[in-house]
Amino acid sequence: MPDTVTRKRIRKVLIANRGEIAVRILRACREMGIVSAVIYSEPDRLGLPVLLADEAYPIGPAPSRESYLRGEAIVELAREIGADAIHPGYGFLSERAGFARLCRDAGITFIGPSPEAIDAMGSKVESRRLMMAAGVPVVPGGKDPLPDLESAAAAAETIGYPVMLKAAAGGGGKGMRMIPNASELPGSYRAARSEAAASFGDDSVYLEKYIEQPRHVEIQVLGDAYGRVVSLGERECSLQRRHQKVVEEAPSVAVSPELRRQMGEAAVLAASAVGYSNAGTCEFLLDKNGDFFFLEMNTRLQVEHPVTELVTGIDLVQAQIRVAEGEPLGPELDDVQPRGHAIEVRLYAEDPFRGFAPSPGRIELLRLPEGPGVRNDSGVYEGSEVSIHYDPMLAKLIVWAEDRQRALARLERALAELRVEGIQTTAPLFRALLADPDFRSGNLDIGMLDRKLAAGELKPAADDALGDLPLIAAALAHHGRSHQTGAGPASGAMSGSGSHRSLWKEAGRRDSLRGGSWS
Ligand code: MV4
Repeated sequence: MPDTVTRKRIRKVLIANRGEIAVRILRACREMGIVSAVIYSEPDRLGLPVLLADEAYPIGPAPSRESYLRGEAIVELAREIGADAIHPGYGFLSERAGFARLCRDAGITFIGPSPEAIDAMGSKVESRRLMMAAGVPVVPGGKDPLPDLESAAAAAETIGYPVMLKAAAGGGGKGMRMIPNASELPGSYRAARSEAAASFGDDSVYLEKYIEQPRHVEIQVLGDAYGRVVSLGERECSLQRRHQKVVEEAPSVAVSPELRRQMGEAAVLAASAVGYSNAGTCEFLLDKNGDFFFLEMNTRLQVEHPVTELVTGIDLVQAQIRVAEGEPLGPELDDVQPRGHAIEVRLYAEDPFRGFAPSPGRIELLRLPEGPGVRNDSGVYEGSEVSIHYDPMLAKLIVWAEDRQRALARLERALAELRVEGIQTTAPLFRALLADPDFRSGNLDIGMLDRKLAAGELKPAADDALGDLPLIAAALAHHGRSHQTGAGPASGAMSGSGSHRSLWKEAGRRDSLRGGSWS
């Protein structure tokens, strides 16, 4: 063991996050015998993390800038309460090298990679250059900013149309333009530069080959403090809307064992090139020929980490804490293969059939699915207030089964059990997706969800807005009949005027209990 690495047991972790990921992290802490402390903003004072953590500390008012992003105050709090480490979760401070540096300077363990690794992967052109040098396949194209239209035109001819114009300082798709042919280059070039200047304060742009209808496949990696990096396999994340993932699964139907080995090797190469430790994810585009290209690396734990946990049996948050303590990765992680199939759907407080309009409010009724192979990573409970201040993701529903077909059946079953009332959620979208032949066959690409939504191909099921009413109706019909005749099961939801009236009475009773409307 290099003597620069010190092994230090973590006894208390300060969780610098909120919602489901704060709950996820405190669960790992509790199972490891580690004390958990959370911070919370004013609107989050009755949040699930506050109720479940060993300790909870107010950090400020609603705006993130004045609460969850107060790096110095958070490090100071960690010191005051005797926390050895800070877990940043995802979002907020998780990919800020400056925050990781603040922790290091204060002698607090940042549960994540080094500030140097975060910095190296933070810049698009910089990481692209590093990856090319390390031998990681990147999308064909230049690696230098194109200072004028002439250089851009020459580069485009070399690469071959269609090409993709990207902001050097960009990321997440901002300032990105597809250029189908030479005649569209001048206009797009000028527009992209001014857009890049406005968004990033840096107007440099560069060109890549445009990859048509690829999949978004990412590789989970884990690195220890001794330079060892392993791959834990892929996640299929093509089902996204406007760069917001909606459904993720592991493994990908498009990844053979041989391709998994190749992509895993590339991801390990990428991470090793920046001296990566802790959990991280390499994003790739996978084209129709089975060629893959490194896009970027996310230097944090990701929202969709549970699908990897379910197919590998590895608790990624516990693994993060162990490697942060200086524990080396064991030899059992050398050749991890996925077992079975896992699918995650993200439950957002949005109305998927009204343009994904935000739907804040009080969760009046919450019934989460249970039973074999079902996992809920939720940040809310019945009675929770969903505020407009933060990301609208309420919970993740993750299922596991022996194979993809069974996982789909299990997801369908779980979604049939799920009830959320008081606010709209994305659940009806998942029920609609399960009826889609392309989704069912795994025939996915990054544009699929947007295309299907635009074409109106995904529609709410006829009974989706009714919730439990058809079931209640059937039960009441049965009840009424067995009273009258003592016979037989219900034949239909609204058979007989007597049961029809009781149905409405029952619905009204539920309605008054909740003090809301069920229409
Ligand atoms: C691309 C691409 C096609 N060809 N680059 C979007 C976000 C940014 N990180 C990279 N992105 C893309 N880069 C080339 N040369 C298509 C996308 C892309 C995308 C990538 C991953 C996940 C979702 C996406 C949705 C639209 C476009």
